[in-house]
Amino acid sequence: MIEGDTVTREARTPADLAAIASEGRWHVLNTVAASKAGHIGGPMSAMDLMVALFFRQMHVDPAHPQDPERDRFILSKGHSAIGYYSVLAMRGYFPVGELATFDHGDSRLQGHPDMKLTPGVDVSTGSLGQGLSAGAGIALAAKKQGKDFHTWVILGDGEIEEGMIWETVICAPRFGLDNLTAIIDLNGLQQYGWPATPTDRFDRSEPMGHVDLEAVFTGFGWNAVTIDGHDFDEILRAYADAEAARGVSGRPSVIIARTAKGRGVSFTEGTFNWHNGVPTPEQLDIAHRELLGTKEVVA
Ligand SMILES: Cc1ncc(C[n+]2csc(CCOP(=O)(O)OP(=O)(O)O)c2C)c(N)n1
Ligand SMILES: [Mg+2]
Repeated sequence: MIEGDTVTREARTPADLAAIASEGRWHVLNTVAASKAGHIGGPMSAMDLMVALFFRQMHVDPAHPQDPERDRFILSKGHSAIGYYSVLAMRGYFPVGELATFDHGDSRLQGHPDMKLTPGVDVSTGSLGQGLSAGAGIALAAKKQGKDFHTWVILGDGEIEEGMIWETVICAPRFGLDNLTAIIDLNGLQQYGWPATPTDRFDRSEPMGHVDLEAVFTGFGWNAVTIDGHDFDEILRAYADAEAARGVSGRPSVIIARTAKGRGVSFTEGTFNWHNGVPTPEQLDIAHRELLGTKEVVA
């Protein structure tokens, strides 16, 4: 168990965060193996981004998940819920042991995040394309109410094909939402892909491979930066810059984070085949060795 709420945010080093993220990835695989359903690749690509938010960047208190002054977080790519729950559990929002209830009918931890059930979930998601609009609404309300908190939204690179995303990309700068930051988990894969040849149903095409996202967002009036989404120094710098822009730049920020789907385990990394799936006991052994070595994880 991580000593989440006993260590000050500032004291956590990139190495600490990397260790927490490895444990989080283990919880993803272990939980999905036990519940026999769930997503793997997306939670693992976004794990470092979420760990850096909850363990270093965001002003949140797991003991007071409804504090009106807290920073807000929206996992717009809601199918990565088990990664989000793992981070919330390690951070102290609820016991790590509760992860074992994931996806059960009577659990607080449903297959997609539910703001009415789960402490630490600010917006319900799962239908792709909606989270950035919700985030812009929250950020606009904060401006109107004179509140000084930040709203962070993680989006999938397949998800941003949805038209509703671009409605918000267009209007957020118009409202000067410099208290809003979008983070794109650019893992290059979505659920399947497009046919590469007539006989191949699924190629590995990057959904946004043909788009200069930085230029597009900049053109719409956003601050944009591209980073390595698995390098905690780069992640923390981008987050700090986005927060520093609040109340100053008049522009929302986007962080385009290059990641690998299924990051961290040899058989899941870089393939759409583990978008979802259930690891076998043998695969769990491999994952445990690769992520944690001989370290024990206490639930
Ligand atoms: C509106 C909508 N359409 C389709 C789906 C089914 N779906 C779930 S995940 C996914 C692929 C998402 O790809 P991406 O955004 O790249 O996520 P990641 O690679 O991070 O898993 C799809 C199509 C959905 N949840 N919502
Ligand atoms: Mg993707």
